[in-house]
Amino acid sequence: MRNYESIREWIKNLKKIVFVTGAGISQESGIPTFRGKDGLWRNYDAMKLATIDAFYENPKIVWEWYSERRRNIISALPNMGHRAIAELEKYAEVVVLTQNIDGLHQKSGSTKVLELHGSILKIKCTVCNYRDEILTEFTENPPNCKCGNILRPEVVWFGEQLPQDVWQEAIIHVNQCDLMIVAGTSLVVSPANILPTYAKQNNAFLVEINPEDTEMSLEMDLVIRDTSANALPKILSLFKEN
Ligand code: BJW
Ligand code: ZN
Repeated sequence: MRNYESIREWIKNLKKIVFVTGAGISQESGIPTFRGKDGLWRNYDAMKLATIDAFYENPKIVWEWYSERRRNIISALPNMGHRAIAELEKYAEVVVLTQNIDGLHQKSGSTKVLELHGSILKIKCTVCNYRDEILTEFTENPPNCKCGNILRPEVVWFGEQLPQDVWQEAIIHVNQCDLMIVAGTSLVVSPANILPTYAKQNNAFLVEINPEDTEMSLEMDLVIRDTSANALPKILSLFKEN
């Protein structure tokens, strides 16, 4: 049975660590995950709201869902899991590939974060090229762009492509990493869920941190059945002792 000790040898000559993170890593900061018991918002299936069709059919509901989540995210603090990842930069090159849109990795001090699914702190126009950060909450729901069309959160919905520059850069890091730590994601959403397979093809050591089984648990070199705020500080301490 492999345990934390199995990483100890592996980290001796380690150059690059890639994290693939999902909603579970922010759960201990008070941000609900998508699937499981948290997946409902006022009786709406959250996953049915995360599409462009849902937005055009009911822009007020979808915009309100994002406004409420944004308020919660802005007041949330990074937890011990985010902080441990940020501190690991003292010991190795660390790249965070996150599916989260909450900005908590950056808030905890991580300097290399690629947001695969965009950011709830940014908006873009549904028609023209206008994009901006959200500095104050809008009073209109949904707000209008200067061009007269509606604005939307700059996030990636189902059926939409990931930002291609971000995705290409993510693949380059994955192909270079010695260690990949997959934390707090169910790995059901593509294409992010292919990243561990790419890392494995490149002989990286794969670690999963998740209280539950995922689609890829059997492919992992080490599975830590714990929450990320418990497990990541323990991994950090292995680096400190090394
Ligand atoms: C803990 C913990 C703790 C709890 N510590 N762990 C059929 C039709 C149309 C499309 C498709 C189709 N079949 C496949 C597709 C492709 C689709 C897809 O994958 N769908 C699947 C659901 C089947 N993907 C896409 O459409 C993507 N684009 C794309 O593929 O483009 C090309 C294409 C186009 C058209 C057709 C086909 C291909 C885009 C995906 C965009 C996903 N967007 C969202 C919303 C973002 C904005 C927002 O936040 O509102 O991203 S959906 C949602 O899921 C969000 C998340 O980033 C993403 C992943 O979820 P995540 O992070 O894994 O969270 P959970 O809740 O699933 O899991 C949490 C985990 O944490 C659990 O395992 C817990 O156990 C664990 N946990 N507490 C550690 N304390
Ligand atoms: Zn516009």
